[in-house]
Order: sequence, then C-alpha cells, then structure tokens
Amino acid sequence: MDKEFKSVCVMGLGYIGLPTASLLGTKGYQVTGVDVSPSVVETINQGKIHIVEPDLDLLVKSAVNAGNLKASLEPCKADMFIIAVPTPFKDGYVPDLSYVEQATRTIAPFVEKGNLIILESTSPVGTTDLVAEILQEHGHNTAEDVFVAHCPERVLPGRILIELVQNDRIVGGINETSTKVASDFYKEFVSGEVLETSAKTAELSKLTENSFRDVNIAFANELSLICDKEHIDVWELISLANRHPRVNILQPGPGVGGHCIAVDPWFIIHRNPEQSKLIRSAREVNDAKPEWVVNKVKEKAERFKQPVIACLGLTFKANVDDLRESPALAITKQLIEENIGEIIVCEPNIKTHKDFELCSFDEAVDRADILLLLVDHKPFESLSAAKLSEKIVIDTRGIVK
Ligand code: SAJ
Repeated sequence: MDKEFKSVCVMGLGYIGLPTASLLGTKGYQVTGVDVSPSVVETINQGKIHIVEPDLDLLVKSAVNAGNLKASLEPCKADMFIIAVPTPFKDGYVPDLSYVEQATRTIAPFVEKGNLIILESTSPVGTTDLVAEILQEHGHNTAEDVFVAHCPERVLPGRILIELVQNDRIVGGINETSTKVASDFYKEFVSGEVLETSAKTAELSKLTENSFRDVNIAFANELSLICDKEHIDVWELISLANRHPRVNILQPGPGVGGHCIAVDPWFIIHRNPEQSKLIRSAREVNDAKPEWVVNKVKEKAERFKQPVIACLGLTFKANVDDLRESPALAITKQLIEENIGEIIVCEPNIKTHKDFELCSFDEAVDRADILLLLVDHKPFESLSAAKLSEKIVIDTRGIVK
C-alpha cells in the first residue's frame, strides 16, 4: 500500500492521545491535537503538559516548538484521524461509548475520501464497526472510500514513551484494505512488530491482555487469603511455586486499581455474561480485597484504645502519582470513616491531598502503633521487620523483609 499520510488529527489529549500526538509531531507529521478542555489546549500550546509522565514534557515542547503540534478545541481536515478518548463504564458496569461516538460525530464533517480513521481507545467488541456505522450515517463510504481500523493502546503508565515505540502493535481493520493501510502507518514509527488481524479480534485482544492480568492477580489475592488462614507467608509460597518452569503467579496486594485492569474485564462480561464466569469471579475477588484489608486492621486495632495507624502509600501502584481507582486510597478513607484510630498518611509521590494531611515517612514509622503498608514505593523498601518489632505491621505488598 503506498498511501502517505502527512497530517494527523488526534482526538483526546490524555495519557494516550498526547504522547501519540507529540511523538508523531517529532517524526515530521503535521499534528492537530483536539481536546474538549480549554485549559488542556492552552497548556499544550504553551509547550507544557497537564499529566505526569517521564520525558513527555520534553517531547511536547519539541513538537510544539517545531510547529508540528497544535492543540485545538475543534478538529480540522487531515489525512488521518486517531481517536484516543476515554471508554469508562456506567452504573451496572455497562460500557460508556459516548466519548467515542461523540468524537466520531465531531470528525465526520472533516473526513474526506482516502482518509484513515483509527480507534485507539480500549473498546468493547463491535466498537470499531460502530465508528464505521456513524461515518456511514454521515455519508462516508466505508467499504471503499475511507479506511477504518482499531489499534488498541498497550502502554504502561510510567513507561509510555518507550512502550509507544517498542511494543508490538495489533492492527485490525473493518476490512482487509483498512487493516493494511493502518498497519503501514504504524510501521512508520513502531520498532516492535505490527500484527494484522480483524477489528473484533484486535478489540478482544486488548481486553484479554488486561483480563489475563486481572485473573492472575485475583489468583494471587485468593492465595493471600488462604495463606493468612494457614499462617503461611504468601510471598514465600509464590516465589517457591514460581520456580516451576511453567508457573508464573503475579503478586497479591490490597486490590487492583488504575483505570484499565479493573475496568476492561467488565467489557467482556457485559457482552458475554454466560461465558465469562471466571473473569467475573476474578473481578469480585480483587474488588473484595480492600474490605478484607480494612477488617484485618480492625482486628489488630482491637487491643488498643486509640491506635495510631500509619497508612503508607495512597497511589494505585508503585512509584507513580496516580490516585485513580486506588485501593490504597479507598482503604485509607474507610479507616478514617469508621473511626478506627488516629490515621496518619504518608505518600512520597504527591505533595498535598485535599482530604488528608500528609506526613513524612520517618514520622509515620515513628508514631505508628499499626503500620499499614499499602503501596510498594521504592523508599518503603528500606523497612525491616527487625527494626519494627515493637509495632504491628500489616504488609499488603510483601516488601517488609
Ligand atoms: N497489581 C497487583 N499485583 C501484580 C501486578 C499489579 O496487585 O502483580 C496491581 C497494581 O498494584 C495496580 C493494578 O494491579 O493496582 C494495575 O497495575 P498494572 O501495573 O498491572 O497495570 P496498569 O493499569 O498500569 O496498565 C495496564 C497494562 N496492561 C498489562 O500489563 C496487560 C498496560 O500495558 C495497558 O496499556 C494499560 O493497563 C491500559 O491502558 O489498558
């Protein structure tokens, strides 16, 4: 396929859209990044960023300064369009596709014959077909004139710029020509392999990757409950079992957070409820873990009048500043709500929080009667059980040695 795309319109300037837009800008594409938030648009046009991600500030600055990235509230004509908007769920775990639908309707008047439209948002099976249908409703002939494909983002927050280039990509079009055209585009800047398939397989593949991780973590979390009853160290158990050449269990924790792994499995369950019993069960196991941790703290707190409970870590995973869907945050809030003792909070990756005063790591360790380790941040790795013999330690991440 010898199509050449020079101008790109990226819909949504969040964790995926902005890194993608700025990367393409530095590769010589003429990029317009579109977002509904005026403050986001303004920030980016000043060469600055509104999210935290290593090196993204430099990339955005360089693309904007080179005149290759411009943020806007409105789309414009372009050779191709990338949709990277949120796909959350509504009440009852029903997928909310309104952002994808709205983005497609917004670009439809600007789409022309020969354009490529790529959906990168993590999406339930059938969403790429829905994008094509909306374009058809606006008079576009998706069988011949415009190309439509899904290429799910697969980058890990904290490593986005590296994984954007190095990860293998899965590209699935609504027909073979669309697949080929989209695949050729990714080959321009991806150093990993670009794998071609159908749109539906690409959609389910992304959901499968995150569900695999969720099910595996649920298995580890279930083991942690069993081990607690049996007085066995779950971390030792898993490291021993993982010495088998075909076993690779993930790590238990206080629950599964973030905006991907705890969400995506529901897209499979919603569409195929009868066939996805294990996936649903895993979700339930992981969602129940924060409550289990709270009960553990309550049990240990019984012997004190008013214990000082130090919560170490608030973020959804280690060494990031992201609090979205964080089980550590939910646990801390519940402990405060239930008035179990004096709760002190230490989170080295954020400066302030609207609901809590944050204290230093040293103060937390010093003052605590109960030390509740919720996130395996680097600085917490210095904790040693020998030095904490006077305190009760509840280590949900298994880092206290
Ligand atoms: N977690 C555990 N035990 C583990 C691993 C993780 O409890 O052994 C917890 C973490 O603490 C966190 C949650 O799971 O609360 C999710 O963290 P994560 O690091 O596994 O994943 P995310 O949400 O940051 O990113 C995932 C990635 N998917 C996979 O690794 C299959 C990423 O590649 C996706 O692009 C991203 O979801 C996404 O956007 O979908």
